[in-house]
Amino acid sequence: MYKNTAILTISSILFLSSCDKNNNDNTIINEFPTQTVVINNPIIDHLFTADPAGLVHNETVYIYTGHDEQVYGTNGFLMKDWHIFSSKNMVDWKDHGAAMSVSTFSWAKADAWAGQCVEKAGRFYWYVPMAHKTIGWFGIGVAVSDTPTGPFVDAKGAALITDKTPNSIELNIDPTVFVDDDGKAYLYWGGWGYCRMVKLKENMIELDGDVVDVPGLSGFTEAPWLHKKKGIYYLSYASGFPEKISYATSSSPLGPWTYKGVVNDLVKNSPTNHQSIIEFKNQAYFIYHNGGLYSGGEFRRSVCIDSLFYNLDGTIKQVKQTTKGVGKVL
Ligand code: FUB
Repeated sequence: MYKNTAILTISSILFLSSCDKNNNDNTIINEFPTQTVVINNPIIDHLFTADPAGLVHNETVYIYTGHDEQVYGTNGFLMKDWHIFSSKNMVDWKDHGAAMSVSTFSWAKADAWAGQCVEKAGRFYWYVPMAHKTIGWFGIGVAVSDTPTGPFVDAKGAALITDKTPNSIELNIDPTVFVDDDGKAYLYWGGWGYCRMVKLKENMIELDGDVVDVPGLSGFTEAPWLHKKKGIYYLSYASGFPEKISYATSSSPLGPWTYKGVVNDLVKNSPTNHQSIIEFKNQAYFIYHNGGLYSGGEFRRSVCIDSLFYNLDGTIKQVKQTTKGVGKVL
């Protein structure tokens, strides 16, 4: 299904009934030009979507999202599957459906929370956290596919990270994986104020070394996202609660990280604030969620996109959240 841009047309129509010599027949004169108000945010309006993770591949933007199904007025996340959306112009989004669910992973029992899909050597690896059936609370799994839209299958048959992984944390959620230009991959994740990092082996489904702490992320809550631009590594993350999105930078994917400030302020109608940052056709985009859809809220969130801009020194300008969103990129 494609979501079309909502367009409101405001025509100011003026009835002139004066009886001057030139216009004495009550002609309707449209005195002002038609004004068009474009509403692209939220980008998906046929279901509630959260925790967006963008991926650019073959001139197409893919967004991997969680799916909020909680009943209006009821508390707690109800999330059973993930959807994939794609677009070639950042405005018309195709829903590829519930491409993966908790049942994809035999070891998981509930809570399809925030994940990310990355490409390496022509294969697509989708890292996701879920409540584990037998070990602690959350574990992080990885599924693999030969295409960005699936089908995805559990790549390991077991969780990659659990509460039993040495130096893991109480809430092993929100994995982000970054594949550097040299092909080396890094997994960051974190929840409830703790962030962890581990290198991944060439096969993308095994840990390569010890899990280490990630200091330097002021106010860290959850939702790390690692990206790189012009040799600078950026680690953005949700900070505080209700959450803003802050970021730190480094000259290495391993850190150390230097705190730089806030990228995104609080969002409408949702205390969580989960981001991804991508570049498509020479423009950077900030993909996030809010509770902005009709009947939306903390447990009924919606994905939005706004443009992101860098300063000349590489720092990031704070995002301007809009309902207009971004226009068609052709
Ligand atoms: O969607 C469930 C959880 O809420 C995510 O894992 C967090 O990042 C927050 O968005």
